[in-house]
Amino acid sequence: MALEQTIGEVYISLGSNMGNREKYLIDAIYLLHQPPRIQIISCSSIYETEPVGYIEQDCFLNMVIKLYTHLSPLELFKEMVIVEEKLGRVRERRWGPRTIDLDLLLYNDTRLDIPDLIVPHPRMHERGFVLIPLVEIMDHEVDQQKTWIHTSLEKLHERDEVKKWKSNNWHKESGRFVN
Ligand code: GSY
Repeated sequence: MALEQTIGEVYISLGSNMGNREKYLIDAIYLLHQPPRIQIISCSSIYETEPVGYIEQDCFLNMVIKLYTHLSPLELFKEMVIVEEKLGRVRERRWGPRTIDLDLLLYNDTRLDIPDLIVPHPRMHERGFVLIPLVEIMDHEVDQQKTWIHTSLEKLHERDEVKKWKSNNWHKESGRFVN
């Protein structure tokens, strides 16, 4: 009898505010895309955003991607940390500048609270730089979770600080960005 494998439908937020910010985002996506274990399905536009938290730092480029995976949330999280490390992320200051930051936002309807990993991401509902790109690529059918996300976006004050910077065209069959 064949074992049934669960597929995780996952949304991840990416951010960079050091060096060649766009290249860090794109490199992170190519490093994460490892079919069939991790398959990137869609990528939002890239947004330029004012720093939140520690504000004495450069503007970020942010985006959100959707992927399918056979990995568990914790296995995927470990893969994300490996990608951050490959791209030179050094965790010096908690809210400080970074080459790349990957945050696991949603994993199906999973709720998880373990050391280092909380899903859904505990601050996503208050961050325009997460919600605006997320809603751009979210599926349109309305379920409990997605209603909650739309309501959070309506309540948000900082929309002006999130500006569309570049559109993206991810071709999921070839696993490449196309023009
Ligand atoms: O939590 C992600 C890192 N980060 C960001 C970010 O990605 N974008 C913006 N605009 N501000 C941020 N502050 C932190 S910390």
